[in-house]
Amino acid sequence: MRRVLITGALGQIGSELTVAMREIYGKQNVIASSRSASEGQQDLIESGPFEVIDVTDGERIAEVVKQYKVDTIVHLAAILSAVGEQNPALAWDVNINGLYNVLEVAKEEGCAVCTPSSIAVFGDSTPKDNTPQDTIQRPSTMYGITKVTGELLCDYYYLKYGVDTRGVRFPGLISYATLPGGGTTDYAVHIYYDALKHKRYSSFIAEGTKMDMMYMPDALMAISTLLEANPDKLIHRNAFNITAMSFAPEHIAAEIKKHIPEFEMTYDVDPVRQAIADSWPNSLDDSAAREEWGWNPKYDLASMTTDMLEKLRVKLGL
Ligand code: NAD
Ligand code: AKB
Repeated sequence: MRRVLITGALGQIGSELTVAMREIYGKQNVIASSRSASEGQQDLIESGPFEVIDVTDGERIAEVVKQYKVDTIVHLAAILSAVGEQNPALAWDVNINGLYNVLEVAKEEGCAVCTPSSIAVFGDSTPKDNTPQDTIQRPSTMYGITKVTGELLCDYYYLKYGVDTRGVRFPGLISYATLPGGGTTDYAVHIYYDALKHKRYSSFIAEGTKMDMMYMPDALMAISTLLEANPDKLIHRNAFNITAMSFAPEHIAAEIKKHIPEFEMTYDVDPVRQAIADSWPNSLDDSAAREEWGWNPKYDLASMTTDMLEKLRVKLGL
């Protein structure tokens, strides 16, 4: 049985992954952590082992890994794209030094490391449609730069020190449980809240801007499956393209309208996030993940929208 430490566990992915992993490995075998215990998520903090870890503090990571005899670190603590453009120095510090600290502890203590990369590793010079697994990676955001560096760093620790590193390039993730933490794809979560609460949404991403997206249950399945995948089959260990759907704002609005006919969308485009979105792919080729570890998402735009609206209605008491 694995003993897993999750960093950034109170964020959009971690808050759900912690629960999912506790079901797989047992409550006491999954240690949640974040930089502070006052980010909300009190239920999660009280539902099993929780430790305060700022990932820029390597000694603290080592202390907790030794204390709980951790053998696997799922590293989620990060600064996302939009916040990263507001504070590039913070993005560099958390995303690069935090990952370096995690990898150093993993090397010393013999832990496996699973950490997500992102579609942000691609840039304007990358082929936009059906973006290949192995292609040009010249991102224009600090977030993207840290994610490319992260992929390379994870490869390095695997090749040089034998650390069992694994990771996927997540597209925009959509979930009803926890709000996203300051990215460019966040509009595709906010739209559901506003559709239910106000019957309208003002999109900060322009009409016609296609990006890859995924519903959270598929994202959780991706991490759990890749973590347990046969290492002999993994050629692209730290950087698997994965996707479940690709759409522009008008497509998600049209899908929501099928459930809420009076829903209206307007546009108030944010130039910073629009420039980021324009630099990312329209759609990814995820065939390497399908071949090497059986990636096979369950949700498309229609089934995700039905489930999101149903779950959010309950959550918002509507
Ligand atoms: P999030 O912003 O929701 O959560 C990140 C968490 O990390 C937050 O709770 C934050 O408080 C914490 N954190 C920030 N600085 C920290 C520090 N110094 N020490 C410890 N904790 C710190 O992010 P997320 O969406 O859950 O993303 C998790 C990972 O997945 C990141 O690596 C991100 O780049 C990647 N990813 C996410 C998406 C997405 O759409 N959510 C898409 C692609 C990749
Ligand atoms: C963001 O928009 O920053 C994230 C991502 C795709 O990495 N959702």
